[in-house]
Amino acid sequence: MRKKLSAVAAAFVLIVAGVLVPATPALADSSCGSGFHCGWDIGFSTGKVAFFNSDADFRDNTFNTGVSVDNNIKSAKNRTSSNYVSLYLYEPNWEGDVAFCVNPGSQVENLPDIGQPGDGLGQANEASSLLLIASGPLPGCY
Ligand SMILES: [Ca+2]
Ligand SMILES: [Ca+2]
Repeated sequence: MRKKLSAVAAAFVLIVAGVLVPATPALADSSCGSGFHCGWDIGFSTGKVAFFNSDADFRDNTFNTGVSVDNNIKSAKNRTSSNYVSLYLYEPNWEGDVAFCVNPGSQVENLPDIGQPGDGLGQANEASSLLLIASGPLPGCY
């Protein structure tokens, strides 16, 4: 009986290792190149998207994991080389309020998440467009 349980446990470990290990590390990329404004699916070790300019609509953008960016950014880094603030808006085409913003050289991981993605509540999983504003830093931004 004891031997049988051990075999089951060993098989379970092999299954978990086989499923989880290969996919994640290859795609995880916490870096954000100079001049870029980067967003992540969850923490800095998850799927990443990098913008060099403003982007009016995240609905046609995906993280490097293939997952949609719209209403899905939970962490961000600002690596501007010309003092631009990253403004993340609730709606496409830079409409609606600012969900959150990141000052030059700053970053934020695991933004406050309230309710559901795209419901206009909280900061995580809400951004639908990115507007770059010159003359940072701005008060109230990360
Ligand atoms: Ca876009
Ligand atoms: Ca929400």
